Amino acid sequence: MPFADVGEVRCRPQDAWVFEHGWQSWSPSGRYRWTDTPPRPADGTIQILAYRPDSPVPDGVFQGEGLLAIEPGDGSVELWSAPGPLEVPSIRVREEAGRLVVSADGPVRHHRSENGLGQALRDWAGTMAPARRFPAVPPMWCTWYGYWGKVTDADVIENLELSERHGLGADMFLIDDGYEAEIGDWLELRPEFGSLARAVDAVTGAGRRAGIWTAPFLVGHRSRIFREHPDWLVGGAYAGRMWDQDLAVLDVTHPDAAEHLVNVFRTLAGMGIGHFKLDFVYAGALAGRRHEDLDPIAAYRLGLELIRRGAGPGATLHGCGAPMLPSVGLVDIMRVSPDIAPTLHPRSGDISQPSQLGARLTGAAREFLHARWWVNDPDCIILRPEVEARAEWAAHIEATGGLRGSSDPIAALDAWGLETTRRLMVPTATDPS
Ligand code: 9PG
Repeated sequence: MPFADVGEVRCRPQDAWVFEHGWQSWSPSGRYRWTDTPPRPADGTIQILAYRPDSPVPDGVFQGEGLLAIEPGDGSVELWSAPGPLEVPSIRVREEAGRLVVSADGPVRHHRSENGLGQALRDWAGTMAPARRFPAVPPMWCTWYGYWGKVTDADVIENLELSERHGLGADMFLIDDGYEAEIGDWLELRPEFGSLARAVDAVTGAGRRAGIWTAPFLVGHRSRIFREHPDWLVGGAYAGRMWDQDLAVLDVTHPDAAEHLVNVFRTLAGMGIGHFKLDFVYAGALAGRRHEDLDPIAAYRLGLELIRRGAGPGATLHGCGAPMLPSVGLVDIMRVSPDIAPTLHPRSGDISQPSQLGARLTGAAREFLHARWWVNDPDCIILRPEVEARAEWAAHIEATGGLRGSSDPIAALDAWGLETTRRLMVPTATDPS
C-alpha cells in the first residue's frame, strides 16, 4: 500500500518530540527532538541486517515500524500503531506548514494520552498482547561475547565449572554462533568446536539447562543446504551479507523445507537442549517468491510455529534480530537491543551496530515491553577489565527487569567484575515496570 495521511498534530515542531520504534531487535528505537537527526543505516547492507529492509526512510522524515508517538510539548501524547501483530505498517511524520502530518502504508490505530510518553507506551503495549504472566527466568551464561566464532566444547565446560565455583548462579549455558559447520547446516559441527554432545551432557549432568544458537531462516551460500536444495529458498529474497558470504532465506512454506526445519529442532531438543536462541530471524519476514503465497509476516509466524513444533512445548524460544510486533505470542524471550560490545561507540557511527551506546539507548527505550509481550533480553553482561565504561553497562543492566546473562570468559574477570557479575545474576522480574 502507498503511504496515505492518517492524522496531524498542530504544534510548534521545534517543541515536539518523536518516539520511533524500530522494526527488529537491533533496530534503533528512541525518543528524539524534532530538530534531532534520528539514527539511520550507514549503508544498504546494514539497512537489511538491522533496519526494515524494504522501508528506507526519506530525509527530513521520522519513521516508526508499527509504532510512532508524538509529544507536541503540552504533556499530551499522540500515538499511532499497527492494529496488531499481523499487519505492521511503516508510520511517518513530516512537517508541513507548521504542523506535523502523519502517514502510513497500512492500517493504523490512534491513541491519545495525557499521562506522558512512558505511560502511553505501557498502556499501548498492554493492548497489543493478551495479559499473561511471565514466570521468572534464571540467569544464564553465553559463549558469544567472550569466545565469538572460535568457541569450543572445552570453553563451555570450563565456564560451567567456574560459574559453579564462583557462585555466579548461571542456570542455562548458551552455546552461541561458532559450533556449527555452516550457516544453515545446524546439525553439522565446525571440527574445531569438538563435541556438541559432550558440552550439552556436561551442562545437563551438572543439573543446568543447555541452550543453543541458530539462525534458522538463513541459508549461507557456502552451506550444504544451499547447494543441495535450491528449491527450498525464497525466490528473490536477499538477507544481506555476513560471515563473508551472501545469505539466502529458507522457504518454510515448502513442505520439505518445513519438515527439515522441524527436524533440526527436534534433533537438538533430543540431545537435551531446552533453550533456543533464534537469531537473524528478520530473514523469515522478507518479501519474495514462496512455494505458498503467504504474506511475509504470515510466513515468518509459520516458521516460528514449525520451530516450536520441533523444539517442543516446554522449550524456551528466544528471538534475536527478530521483527518485534510479528513475534508477539510466539517467543518467550526477546532481544530488545543491538549487540553489546567491549567498545562504547559503534565502529561505523551507526548505533544499530555492536556497541555499548547502541545497546543502552535502544534497550532502555524498550523496557516497557518487558513482562508485557515477553521477557526482555537487554543483551549480555560483559564486565572484564578491557570493556570500556563497564560500570555504566552494569548500571544499565541493573536497571532492567530482563534476562541476565554473563558472557565473559569467567577466568578473565577481576575482583570487581566477578563481584558485580554475581550481584547482577538474578532471575528476571515477573512484574512489568
Ligand atoms: C552471532 C551473533 C550473536 C549476537 C547476535 C548477532 O547488524 N548486524 O550486522 C549484526 C550482526 C550480528 C549480530 C547483530 C547485528 O549479532 O545479536 O548476540 O548471537 O549474532 O553471530
